[in-house]
Amino acid sequence: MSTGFFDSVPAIPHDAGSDAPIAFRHYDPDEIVLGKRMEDHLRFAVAYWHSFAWEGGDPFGGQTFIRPWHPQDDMGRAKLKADVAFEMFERLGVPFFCWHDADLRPEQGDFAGNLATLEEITDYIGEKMEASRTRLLWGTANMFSHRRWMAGASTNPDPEVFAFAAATVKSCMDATHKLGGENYVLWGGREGYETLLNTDLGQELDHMGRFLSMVVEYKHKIGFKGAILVEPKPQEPSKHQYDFDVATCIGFLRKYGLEDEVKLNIEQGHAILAGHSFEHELALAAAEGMLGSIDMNRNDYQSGWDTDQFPNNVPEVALAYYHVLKAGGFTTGGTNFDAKLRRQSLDPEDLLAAHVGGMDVCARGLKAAAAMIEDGGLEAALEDRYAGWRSPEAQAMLGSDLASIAAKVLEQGINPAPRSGRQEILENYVNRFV
Ligand code: XUL
Ligand code: CO
Repeated sequence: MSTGFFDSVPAIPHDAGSDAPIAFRHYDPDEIVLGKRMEDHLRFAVAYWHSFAWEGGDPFGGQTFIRPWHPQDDMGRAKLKADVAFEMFERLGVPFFCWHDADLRPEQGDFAGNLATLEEITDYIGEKMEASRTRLLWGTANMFSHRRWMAGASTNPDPEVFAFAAATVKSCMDATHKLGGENYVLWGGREGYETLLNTDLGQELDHMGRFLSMVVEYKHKIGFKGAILVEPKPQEPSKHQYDFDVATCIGFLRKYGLEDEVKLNIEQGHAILAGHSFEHELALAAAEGMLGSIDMNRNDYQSGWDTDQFPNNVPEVALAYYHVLKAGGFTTGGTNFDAKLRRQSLDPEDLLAAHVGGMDVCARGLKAAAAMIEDGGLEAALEDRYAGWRSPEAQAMLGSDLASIAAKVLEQGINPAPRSGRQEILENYVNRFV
């Protein structure tokens, strides 16, 4: 039985020439791109929190959305919210969704209550999944909204908060496993500090490392086959977050011996906040074998805070998927829309339009990326730029030492002639595909 929430919106056509306000013009799940269905490349997921739990508030104003599942303090309404969510998954034809525990169930104020309601709502969602083709990309614990987490979860100075966090993550891993999730994510919004004046940074990092090791140990204990992913972000809500960016996370994982157990969930907006580009973060993770999944969105380049807008910049998205494809594509990961409506976008149709538009932008980006891979122009340019390193002498130098190399430079009068980096030519090349 339909909830009626989306009744005012007609079915969404797949029609490249459509004039309808909401239509898929580029995303065709069955279109073959580089030998694989587009749906299997992109592996789209809807984020439960932005679409169904967030009520439209910002730091200067409260709720703008009025939904039939508000207020979100009741299990009956939590189930109605799940019913609407699954209706949206079906309308969009998305293969995946993602959640935090706190998005699904009302907060009970203590662990036993939160556990009981999480089990009840995830049983309910499990039944809905049996009647649906939408699967779980990942689950995670919200350890940043409730006041108990204000000074951190695993990095909290109070060991009782560490304990509450361990119990919470266990319950969320169990729920993710029960629902067949393909990954488990940890994003530490409060794992950081407001001021170093009250923070023992070294101790907090050690606690976070030990906590993540416990997560990995528990994954193996319960036989969870999915990937454990951490999500870098430099700041917001904390002034400084320990999982600052991809490079910082990789250093952290290596320090605690977790580099073979944990990969990264990389978000566009977080890359921008860290002063990087999205493709920088993706390329670095790929180079280190740690590219797990992506949170697709778009950060406003002026605002300096996390705006979580739906993507609409095809050239940027194309370069992102270029690195994903070059790394072999997603395995357990996918494209999660960690994106929310603008708070004036009140209507059910806005929710659908946002996702359809985002899916179309990603489809265009993927097709452009695939075309660049097939054409091979960027790869050939790289080959050419590094060609000198293919010679046996150049390779031998890597096994040599400074003094021997210096002697050779003198003896042979080596005096390198600079070559063009051809950046504009390559930018023009990319422009032919996007
Ligand atoms: C916050 C953020 C989170 C994580 C999951 O900026 O990106 O939604 O993706 O906790
Ligand atoms: Co995210």
